[in-house]
Amino acid sequence: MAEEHPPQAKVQDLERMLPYDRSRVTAGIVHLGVGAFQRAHLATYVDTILATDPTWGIIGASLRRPDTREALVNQNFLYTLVVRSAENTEMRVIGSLLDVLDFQRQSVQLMAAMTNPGIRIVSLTVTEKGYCHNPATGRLDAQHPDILHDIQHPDAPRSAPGLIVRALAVRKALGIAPFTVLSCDNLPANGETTARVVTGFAGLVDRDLTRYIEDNVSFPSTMVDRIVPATTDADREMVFKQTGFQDAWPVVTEPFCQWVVEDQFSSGRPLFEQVGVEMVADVAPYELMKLRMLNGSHSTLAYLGYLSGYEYVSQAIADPFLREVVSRLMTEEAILTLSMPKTSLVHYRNELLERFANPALKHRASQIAMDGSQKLPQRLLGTIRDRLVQNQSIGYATLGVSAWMRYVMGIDESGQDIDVRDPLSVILRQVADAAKGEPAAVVNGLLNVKSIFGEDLPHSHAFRAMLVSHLQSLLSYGVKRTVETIVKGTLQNS
Ligand code: CS2
Repeated sequence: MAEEHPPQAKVQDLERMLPYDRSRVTAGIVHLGVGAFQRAHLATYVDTILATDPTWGIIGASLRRPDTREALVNQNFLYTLVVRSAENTEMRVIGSLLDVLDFQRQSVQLMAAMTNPGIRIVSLTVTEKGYCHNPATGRLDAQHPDILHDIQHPDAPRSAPGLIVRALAVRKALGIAPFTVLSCDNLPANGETTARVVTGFAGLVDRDLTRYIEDNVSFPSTMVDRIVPATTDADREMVFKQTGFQDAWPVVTEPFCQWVVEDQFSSGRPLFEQVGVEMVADVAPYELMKLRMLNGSHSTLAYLGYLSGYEYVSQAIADPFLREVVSRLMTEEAILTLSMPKTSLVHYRNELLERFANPALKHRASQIAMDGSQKLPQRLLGTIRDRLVQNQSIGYATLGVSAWMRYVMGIDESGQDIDVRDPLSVILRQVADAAKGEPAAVVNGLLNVKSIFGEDLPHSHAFRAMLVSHLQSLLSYGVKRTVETIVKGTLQNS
């Protein structure tokens, strides 16, 4: 007998499930980079706010791909938030996304939205590579192809910095107050970094505007935290079976959700504090904690786990030796570089180890492994730099970096190609191939990629020697045996 599921739900039925009248909602936010994370994080906080303040609806824009719009346009941009833990699954319809523009086809509509006086916040989740910056320095990469394009076509930009500068220039010319620029990406001091790349670009196309931006536009930093794996067809089938809603793109996430925001908004903001957002004067301690503990562990697990043959994070963390590596990375290295109270850091570590183990989340190691050249600086290299200054051990963070080096060599332990997704993938592979598999040559070549390792780390003999030692072992004995010997203490790791 065919499995029963509720009758096909219509979009109108779903809108009636919302705790507010969606027809009264107006746009107050434009969001650049609509992805699963934004829909499971910022959009859910805003959805709750709409019940008391309907002026904060979101117009999203996909800058690179049409698929989010194509998926959601036929369901009026409604979607299902699926919150999963080992114990249960909860679903909720989210209505805060009023539109998703496909920038490649709707650039005029996006600029019209960004220059609409009702828009008081432009938020971003464009991923680390979307800032067109040098990850080692945090400064604008003026040679980035999109920046070179936007310098030539400042009135038809395609980069996030270019779009923001253009919209602010038009608003200034029309006498419209500027919006606040709210980065929600995993970058250190993401507000300052965004301000730096935006004013950096403005300085290349309109010097008067640069001063205006510096004096009038807020760029609060934020710390965002929620684990959101890529949606699968099995997720879609589960939503349909349980709700009758043929949701083209639900988002699946964990119960944990955290947002810490610097309270600096030049044109007003939603009452975020009423929906669990932590509004603070200084986000930096929270941000470093999250980037170095969660994201540093995530990347280390992703590379070591993938190379060990684990598909999901929950499988990798179930390996006692890999679990011990990330526990020690946090306890013996990352935590000792952070300023938050030790008790809260230990609690956060223990919570992270449980979050990584969530069996209901199919979080692929390969998803986290993407864009390592843009992620390593803030996730592992910051810890290493601070530890080197203190002349303290760097073995576990360096193991994560050496595992990334092993990964970008592009061939796994069974001789299969690794699909290395990274803006620098061509350069990384060229370096690795030129090294002909010789560990020291691989390390020397990759350390020379200044946009990742900067000018200082290549001069650290301790770091270089540790990288060579780890990579030699990974190549000679394989990941599992290397990790086991490090954990058991029979391999030098400090
Ligand atoms: C992950 C992050 O894909 C990745 O790089 O490490 O997306 C991580 O899931 C989030 O930062 C968790 O808040």
